[in-house]
Amino acid sequence: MTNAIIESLDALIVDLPTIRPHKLAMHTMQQQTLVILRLRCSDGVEGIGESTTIGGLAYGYESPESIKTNIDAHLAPALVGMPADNINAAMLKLDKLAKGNTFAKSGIESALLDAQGKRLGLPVSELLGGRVRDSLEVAWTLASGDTARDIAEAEQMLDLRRHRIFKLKIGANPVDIDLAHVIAIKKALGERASVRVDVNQYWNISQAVRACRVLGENGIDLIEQPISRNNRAGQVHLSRVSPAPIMADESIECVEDALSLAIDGAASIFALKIAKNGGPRAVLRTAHIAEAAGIALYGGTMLEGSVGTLASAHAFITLNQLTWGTELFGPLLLTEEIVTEAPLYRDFHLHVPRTPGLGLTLDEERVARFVRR
Ligand code: MUC
Ligand code: MG
Repeated sequence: MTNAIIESLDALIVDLPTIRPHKLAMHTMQQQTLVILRLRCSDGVEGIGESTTIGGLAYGYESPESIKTNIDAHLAPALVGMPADNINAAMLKLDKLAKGNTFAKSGIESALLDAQGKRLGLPVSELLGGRVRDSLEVAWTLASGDTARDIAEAEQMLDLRRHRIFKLKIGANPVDIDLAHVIAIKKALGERASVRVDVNQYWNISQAVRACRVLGENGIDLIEQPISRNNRAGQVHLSRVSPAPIMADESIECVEDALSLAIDGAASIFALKIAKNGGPRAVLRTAHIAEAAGIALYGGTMLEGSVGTLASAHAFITLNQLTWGTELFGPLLLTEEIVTEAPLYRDFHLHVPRTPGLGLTLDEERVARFVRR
């Protein structure tokens, strides 16, 4: 115990431009909106966290604005005065107080861990038990909406040795158009890259059965969330018949979802996202369920900036089994940084800092420039 007390928790909405429009089935991003948390403690330590989502309310049940409102009105007042170094007690209190709200809770858990790491002089990965690898392989998402542009982008990433795993965002177009797009990209890249798709729930089961077969036969390595999270029987069926493995993403909105998917055999890979489980510690509970059930793991993203990306990375780097790598490329999709030292991407990998906490410092001038007023 250090006797440090939580003095305040502030949520800032920060709007940053993207390097190009990023087209998902449900939303085209022209910018990304980060929710950055600052947790100040009585010993002078500040913890930072991030509670970012995609596309306002288009992707999940929390928007940047609702996350900030719920933190300001409910979560922050509950935490003020609590011991800063008892993360179990703090998160238990929030779980009693608020149903769901995993995005908000994830940023708070990250900030508590960052503060505790700074206080003890340890990286967050060491607070979580210690890292079992040096770095994390990182996929890139091709989502310009144009096949030729996506191929050129992939070639550039291969040349730069930045990414050799590509995820294609599909689902918005008629199925055959999307299939032609994916097959053209796989043909162009061949064995030089792993090509995967994310349908973001946009197919129905009749479309998905045929499309998954075509994708598998054309060398696509993984199919993410082809149908609705609500169609459990369909997910179980698809997971049995698809020649390419099916990954659950939207199907996991909390740790309990992960357990019930595992029991039903509804997916053979889980996308791990700190935001959808309630933080870096919470996401490891989902990972452990998967490991016990023989389900493979992938380190997912809600396209967070550097803070949320490294909060995820510190958790994922403690995992022995991360068969499908990660997609922790969020900071690379943004034209601007709000930390003094950006995360390091080299040789297809993200290198996770070994400095205390998350290993990041907010750049006050840049935060002030981009914060929404
Ligand atoms: C998702 O659905 O996985 C992750 C990468 C990306 O481009 O979009 C996200 C969300
Ligand atoms: Mg997804």
